[in-house]
Amino acid sequence: MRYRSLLLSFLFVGTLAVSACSGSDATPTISLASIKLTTNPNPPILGKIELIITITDVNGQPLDEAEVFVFSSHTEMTSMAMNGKAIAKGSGQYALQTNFPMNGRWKITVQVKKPPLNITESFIVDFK
Ligand SMILES: [Cu+2]
Repeated sequence: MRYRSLLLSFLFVGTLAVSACSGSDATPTISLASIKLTTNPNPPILGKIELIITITDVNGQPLDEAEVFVFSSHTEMTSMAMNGKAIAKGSGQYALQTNFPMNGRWKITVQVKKPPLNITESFIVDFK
């Protein structure tokens, strides 16, 4: 009797797991676009540098006509920051000429706005 109820509950859990799996397949993905960040030169150096942001939409197509903002902070120091707006280069690419004054780890947050799209993504970049 006890064995039978154990077996029944096991089967029930198994059924639940299967339905949860097929349910998650139908859920729409949360990420609306992908943001990639590279630097020129790469790997990044101190001084004059270009941040290159490549944005693609859900279908993998270049996302143009977006507003792209960059917020950077030196992770070891609270007061040091570098912010700017990237300029569209076409083909989903946006670039920001900037200058990082100190080496170490910088947290670079990229905000992409193209209503109703408004997403941010953060990157940790290590300046040698
Ligand atoms: Cu600093």
